[in-house]
Amino acid sequence: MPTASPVLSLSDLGWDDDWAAALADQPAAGLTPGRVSRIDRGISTVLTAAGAVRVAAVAELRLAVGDWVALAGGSADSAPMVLAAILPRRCAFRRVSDDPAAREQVVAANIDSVLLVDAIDGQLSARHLERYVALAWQSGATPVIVITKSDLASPAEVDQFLAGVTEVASGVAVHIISAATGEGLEQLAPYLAPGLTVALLGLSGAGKSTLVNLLAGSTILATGAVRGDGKGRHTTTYRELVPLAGGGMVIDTPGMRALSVSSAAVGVAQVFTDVEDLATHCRFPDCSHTTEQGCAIAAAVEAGELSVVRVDSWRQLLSETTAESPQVTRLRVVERKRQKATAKAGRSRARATQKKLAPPPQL
Ligand SMILES: Nc1nc2c(ncn2[C@@H]2O[C@H](COP(=O)(O)OP(=O)(O)OP(=O)(O)O)[C@@H](O)[C@H]2O)c(=O)[nH]1
Ligand SMILES: [Mg+2]
Ligand SMILES: [Zn+2]
Repeated sequence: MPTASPVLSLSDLGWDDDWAAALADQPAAGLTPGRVSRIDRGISTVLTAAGAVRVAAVAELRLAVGDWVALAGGSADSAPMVLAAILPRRCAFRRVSDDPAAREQVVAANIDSVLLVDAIDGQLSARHLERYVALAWQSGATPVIVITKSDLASPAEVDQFLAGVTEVASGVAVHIISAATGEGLEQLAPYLAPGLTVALLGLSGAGKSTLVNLLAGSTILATGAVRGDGKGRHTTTYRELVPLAGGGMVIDTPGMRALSVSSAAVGVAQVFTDVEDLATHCRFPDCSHTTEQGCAIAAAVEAGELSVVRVDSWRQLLSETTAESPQVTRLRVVERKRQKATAKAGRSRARATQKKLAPPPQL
């Protein structure tokens, strides 16, 4: 379904001084910046300050939705614009197929938050959610969990669901919403301030496209009822960046089931910071956390402070990541936290300036 692309300013699309500096670093002059909103076979839609343009694919430039690109041409001679470069990505949610021969895909680039969408009556297990959260941390964006369809559960069931999610994803904000009643939607406003981009990820049927339509205020994306067995119908088949009238942008994506964490050692460590912190207190630095004396993880399990299921899950996901010493991973996590704190402070300053200029987003 084609989406009407409104003409937006570059700052509405997230352009800032750092992007301008990245464009200025390009060897060619006179390039036009734009943001990739959709990629179809051979043709991409790029949002520029003058509106949406369609540009042909270039073999050596593997675009992702959300990328900032530099376009050449398209001047007075009305020649079509051509892709000249992808500006270096700040962050990217990547997906690696379980098939070792398959290439890594960038699902969404230059996102500020990853909204992991999980229906309260859906089929996303705690183990699966851990993988999503690990990949979200790995992306460099902030993971956020959005539990949809709260209208289908009683308050007690919602509380129980929430407790399960919180155990798996400590330190991740969780929001409970209903597209049917509008409950909780206002909680998403901070992620959608002008210039910010969120990616919606989750299983098919979780309600991602329904949420985009609700945030956009009109039916611009197709949605599909879940099947009798509770599974989604894979209604969305492509990724699309949708600018919202009230500010902010949403990238809708097709439901994803198989998720490999092989390239997400840092993200896995971040999901299990509680277990990783305990591991630093084991008596032996090379403790295998099985039978050793003085194992802090075994002691926490014994004391009922840590579930065996969580420890097993940590082992399993760690074993799937490509080898990297735990010390290196830990250092990277610390460095990532430091960088995020610096970036967040910068964004808050930018938002404070923008808020003075723009009306608040309306949901
Ligand atoms: N009761 C209820 N149903 C909802 C809610 N949100 C979405 N749905 C329904 O859930 C079904 C699936 O919604 P979609 O938005 O198509 O799901 P999706 O996550 O985009 O699915 P894919 O595109 O297949 O990945 C549709 O029938 C929606 O009407 C909600 O808050 N409450
Ligand atoms: Mg969809
Ligand atoms: Zn140990």
